[in-house]
Amino acid sequence: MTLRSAWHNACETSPCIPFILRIALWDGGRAQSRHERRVVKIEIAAEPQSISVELDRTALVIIDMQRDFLEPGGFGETLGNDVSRLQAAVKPLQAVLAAARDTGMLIIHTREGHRPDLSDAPPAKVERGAPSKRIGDEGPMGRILVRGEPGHDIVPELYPIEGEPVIDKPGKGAFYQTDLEIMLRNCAIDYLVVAGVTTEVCVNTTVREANDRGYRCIVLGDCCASYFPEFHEMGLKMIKAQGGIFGWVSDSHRMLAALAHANKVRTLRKA
Ligand code: TIU
Repeated sequence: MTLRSAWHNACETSPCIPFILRIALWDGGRAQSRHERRVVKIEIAAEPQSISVELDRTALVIIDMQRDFLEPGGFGETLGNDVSRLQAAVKPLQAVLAAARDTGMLIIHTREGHRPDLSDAPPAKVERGAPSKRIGDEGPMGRILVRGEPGHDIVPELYPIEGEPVIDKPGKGAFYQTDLEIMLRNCAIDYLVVAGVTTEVCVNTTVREANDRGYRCIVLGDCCASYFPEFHEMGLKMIKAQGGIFGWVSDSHRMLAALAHANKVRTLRKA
């Protein structure tokens, strides 16, 4: 059992552990593990230049791979979009997710959506534009962009497994009105590998929020997608321009190569 999964188990089986004690326990775990293990560093080839990350300080953050955005009849389609465009990200991301799970790194999923009473949905968002259905209206996958409805859930190909936190967010950014930041701090995460949809909306917003909070973000271009190919391209360019003004851009192939190296190091050390 990895340290991280032991931590998840402790929190899940003992929900009454006071929060401060949890931090203390977790810090103790880190201190001990730091002594016992040797740090695994991986080099991820990226633009504007490659980046070296410490695996235990890195989280894979998968943004909003929900049926509401990827499948017909959901929120994305009500806005007039061709949702089939987002399928391009699924296979590359599936491969990265599987490899990341093998390393034991922290994996976090996010979902955009609202409470059934829409009390957390700003009228400015609900009333925006002229969609075929509005947030909260009944659609073929349940109420549009509402938590607990089939359309709000993550696509089966990328479904979270036990121990992978799911962050429900009311906005486009994954930090706004969520507990993502405290979760990352408690796990001593410094690096975020970011993927998901859509490139220029929720992925970009989250990367900008993360960058301002001091995280180093590596965005996997082919594991992101947009309804607008030109926005996808520009969304990635904006991140890596000016020496990496918001972060780094890589892709599934380069990430998989880095993760394969990490797994080889771990296997050699166990032998
Ligand atoms: N419309 C659009 O491109 N995206 C969103 O509304 N949400 C996310 O990107 N998740």
